[in-house]
Amino acid sequence: MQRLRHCSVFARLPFTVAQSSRQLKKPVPLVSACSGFGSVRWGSSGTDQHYHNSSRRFRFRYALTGLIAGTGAVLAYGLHHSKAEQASASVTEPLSLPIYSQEEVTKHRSLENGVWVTYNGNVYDITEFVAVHPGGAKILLAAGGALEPFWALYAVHKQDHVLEILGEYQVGVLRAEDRVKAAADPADPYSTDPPRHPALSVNSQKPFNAEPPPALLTDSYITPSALFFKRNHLPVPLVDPKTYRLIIEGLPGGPASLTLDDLKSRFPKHTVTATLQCAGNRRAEMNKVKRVKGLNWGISAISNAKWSGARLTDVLHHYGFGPDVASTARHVRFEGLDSDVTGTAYGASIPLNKAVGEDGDVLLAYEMNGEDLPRDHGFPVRVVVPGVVGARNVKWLGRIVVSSEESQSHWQQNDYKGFSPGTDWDTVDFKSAPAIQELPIQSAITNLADGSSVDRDTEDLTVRGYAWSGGGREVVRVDVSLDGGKTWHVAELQNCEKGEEPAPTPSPGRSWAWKLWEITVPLPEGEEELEVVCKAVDSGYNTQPDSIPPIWNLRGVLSNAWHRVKVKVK
Ligand code: HEM
Ligand SMILES: Nc1nc2c(c(=O)[nH]1)N[C@H]1C(S)=C(S)[C@@H](COP(=O)(O)O)O[C@H]1N2
Ligand SMILES: [Mo]
Repeated sequence: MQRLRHCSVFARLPFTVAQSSRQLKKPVPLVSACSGFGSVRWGSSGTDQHYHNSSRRFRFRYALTGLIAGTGAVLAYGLHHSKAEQASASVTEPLSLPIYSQEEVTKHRSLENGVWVTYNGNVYDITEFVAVHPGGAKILLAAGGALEPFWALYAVHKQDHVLEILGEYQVGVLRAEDRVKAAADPADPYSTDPPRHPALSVNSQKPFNAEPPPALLTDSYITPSALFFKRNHLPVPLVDPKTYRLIIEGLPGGPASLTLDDLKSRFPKHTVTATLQCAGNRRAEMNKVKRVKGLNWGISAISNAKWSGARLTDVLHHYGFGPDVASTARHVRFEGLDSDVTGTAYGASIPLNKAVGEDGDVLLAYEMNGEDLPRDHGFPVRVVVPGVVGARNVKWLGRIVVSSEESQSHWQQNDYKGFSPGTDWDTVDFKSAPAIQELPIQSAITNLADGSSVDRDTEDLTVRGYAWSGGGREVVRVDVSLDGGKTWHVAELQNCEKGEEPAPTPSPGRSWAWKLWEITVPLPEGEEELEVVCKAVDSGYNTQPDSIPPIWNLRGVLSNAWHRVKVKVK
């Protein structure tokens, strides 16, 4: 009976999608709709406003759909309307459904224990739907929790027919008190941290450090801010934009103080698409070779965003930077408004020539992806230093100092440096190595997880990922191998959202953004296991080292060996 239920949903789906929106090019056969993850493409079934614009006008809409389609299937579909209405109904309306606590819902987060989700205060058991979900296994990311934050990212769900499907699976309503978030403990310095997206995989809760699941990372060229990796050393400071001041020191005429409005109104606004990568990205792989110290980052401590703000060089020149200062200054230091119990602020510096260079593109950014910077990413102002390690992109920027010396902060002097594989914690001398600035060439596979498996009957295997290099060096090629590096294929590169016009190539040395890449290759016959590998090449013909041991270092930074993923063929 259970099986019948979800099959009936799909028996009518092609009609609903195709005929109510009149956009499906060819009918979707039921077999393919049920054949597994990601295999169904229903196209972007756009909405015909006159009958898709309100989820509450069901009766009207059904009548209209019936007229357009004129099929029995659509009439049968109308029988489901009462459940569908519950999907969009508020729980304040009387319902004779059981009430569940969030705790109970959270217990159901696997196919074995059942997959439950909540939406608008209602509880759904979607276990039967998982295998036929057009968006594939991604649906499991919401298991045990709310759909809202995921549907906010995947607008394809903002259609009535999706709510109707969901309505089929309602099993109850969420307890009233669980619909309101529990109040935080005010004594906890992290109690005022902002809310975060539940899809993030958390490496440390306090301070908050998290990365998106690899499969979501390359779903879009510009990483949605909610999914952008987050790397905080301290609690997120609460900054009032009205009283915010940015102090600038080390220039003639003494310290300057700018308001947020000064920054926005006195200087032209520039937008730069730039990838940020933490020095510790892919540390987990290094950790497997030999223990290292640090957060166990996977392959997603890297993300790409559109940053807007004033150019640092414009601001420094406005406040008196010139040849006199340049004759003695060597560095520009940044201090955050986040500080530890001793009052020590996060700090870092970059070379002066990067800060004031015509082509440096360093921004005092107040927007990320067209909106105010989110609190986790430095609200109200952060410095964005394209091509340079994440650690120098100081968030919640409070002070800029033009100086003959580097930042003396712990993170500039005693961390974020690379060492020989032979150096250990007894012998390390942090003064002996330069602070990491530009990062080396990097790439990784995002759509295949190590240890996962592919169906033997699959004809073609698609491999997808990202590639990026520091210092503005453009990624010029990505090579992919299915046999551990014996034979290679060249992947297709993409510098914009899928389906959009490619972005113009930046001038040399100013390629700040990553490229996504993809390749589809015939699945080799007779193999039990594949070792899928990728490596990228940049405009300086730098490429990635083939293995980790020669680049292993005690802090687990600069982990950029060929990314290797073992996949079983079953
Ligand atoms: C019970 C919960 C869910 C239901 C009922 C559902 C239903 C659907 C439906 C009907 C479509 C096809 C829409 C169309 O093209 O008209 C779809 C597509 C999609 N869904 Fe979901 N979904 C759910 C949860 C999720 C979650 C949690 C995610 C992501 C984390 C997700 C990701 C996607 C993606 C990426 C697509 C587009 C697939 C493609 O075009 O290839 N879905 N979903
Ligand atoms: N003030 C401040 N700035 C900071 C940090 C911080 O903890 N405090 N972390 C740095 C590190 S190590 C990285 S990798 C990036 C991460 O930026 P994101 O959280 O916007 O991804 O911010 C950098 N800037
Ligand atoms: Mo970092």
